[in-house]
Amino acid sequence: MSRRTALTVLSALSLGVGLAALPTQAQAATVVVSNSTDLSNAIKNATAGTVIQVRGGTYYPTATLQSTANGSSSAPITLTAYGSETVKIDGSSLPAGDWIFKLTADYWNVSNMTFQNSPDSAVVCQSCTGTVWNNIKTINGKDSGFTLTGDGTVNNTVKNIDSYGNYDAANHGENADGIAVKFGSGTGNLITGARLYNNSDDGIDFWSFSSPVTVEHTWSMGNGVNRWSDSAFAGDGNGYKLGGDGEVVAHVINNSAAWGNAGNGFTENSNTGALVINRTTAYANSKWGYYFATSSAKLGKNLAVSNGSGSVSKGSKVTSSGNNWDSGISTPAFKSTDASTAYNARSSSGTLPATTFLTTGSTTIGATMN
Ligand SMILES: [Ca+2]
Ligand SMILES: [Ca+2]
Repeated sequence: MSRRTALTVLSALSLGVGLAALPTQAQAATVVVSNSTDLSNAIKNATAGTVIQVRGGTYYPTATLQSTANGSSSAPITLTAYGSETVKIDGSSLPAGDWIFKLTADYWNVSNMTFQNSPDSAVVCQSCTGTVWNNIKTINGKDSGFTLTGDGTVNNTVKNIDSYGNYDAANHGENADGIAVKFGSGTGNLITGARLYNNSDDGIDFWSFSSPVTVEHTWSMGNGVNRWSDSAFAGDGNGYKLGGDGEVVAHVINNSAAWGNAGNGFTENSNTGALVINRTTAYANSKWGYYFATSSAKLGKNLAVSNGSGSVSKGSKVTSSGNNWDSGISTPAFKSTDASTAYNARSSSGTLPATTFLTTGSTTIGATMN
C-alpha cells in the first residue's frame, strides 16, 4: 500500500465515523420535545418513521405547525404525547387567520393531544392519504375544529375525537363545524367514536365532498345554538350535514346519534345521492330528526323522538324501512333522557363514555350509544 492510498483510507474511515452519527432518511428517529420551537422543528423535519413525543404541558406556537413530508404505510410519521402526559397545543399566540396544525402529507399517526383556541381552523389535513387521528381534541377555535379537504383525501381514519366549542365570530358562527370533510374527494375515509358538540355551525359537514365518507359510533349534539350572545348569529346547527354544492354521493352513517341540535338531526343538504342512514337516533333536535327531501337515501332502523318539526321529512325517492315512523314499527322507550353522562371522560382506551342516555336495549332499532 502506498502512503497516498493509506492516507485516503484513513480519511475515508474518519469521514465514515462522522457520517454514521447523522440520521439518514432510512433510520427511524424518536424525538422528544418540550418547547414550541423544538415541536415546530420536529414536525418540519420529520421523515418516514420519525416518532415525535411531546412532553406534557401547554404549547403556544407562533406559526402554523406544518409538514409536507410523507410517512409510508410501513413507516408512518408519529406525533403523540409522551407517555400518558397531557399535551395541549394552544393557538392563542398565532396571527389572526392561522391554523394550529396543517398536514399536506400521507401516513401520519397523530394521537393523544388537544388543539385549542385556534384563531381559525385548528387542524387541517389537505389531500392526505392514510393518516390516523386518535384521541385528539379540537376545541374552542374560531373556525372548524377538524378538517379533511382537497382531492386525494384517501383512507384517513379519525377515531375518538372530541370537537367542541368552535365558533367563527367573524361570520357570526356560520362556518365553524366540529368536523368538516369539505371541498375534495377520495374514498376510504372513516370517522368513528367522535363527539361533536356545541359548535356554532354543524356537528359534521360534508359540503362539496364528492366521495362517500363513513361515520359510525358518533354523537353530534348541541350544535348551532347561539351560546355567544351573537345578535346576528348565523349557525345552521345540523347534527350531520351530508352534502351540498351539487354533489351526488352515498355517504354512510351507522349507529350514531344526534340530539339537541338547532337544525336537523340528519340531513342530505341537497345531496341527491343514495345516502345510507342506518340504526341512528335523532332526539330533540329543533327541526326534523331526518330531512331527506330530494335524495334517494336509504333510511333503515332509525329512531326519531321529540324533534321540533317532526321525525322525518322524506321525498318520493327515499327508501324507508324499519324506522319508528314506518307503519308497524313501535318506538322503544329510552332508559334515560339525561344527557349528562354523555359528556363524561372517555374510557382509558379512548372510547365513548358509558351511558344509558338514549339507549333502549333494542337490538333492531336506534343507536346503541357506544
Ligand atoms: Ca353554515
Ligand atoms: Ca357547516
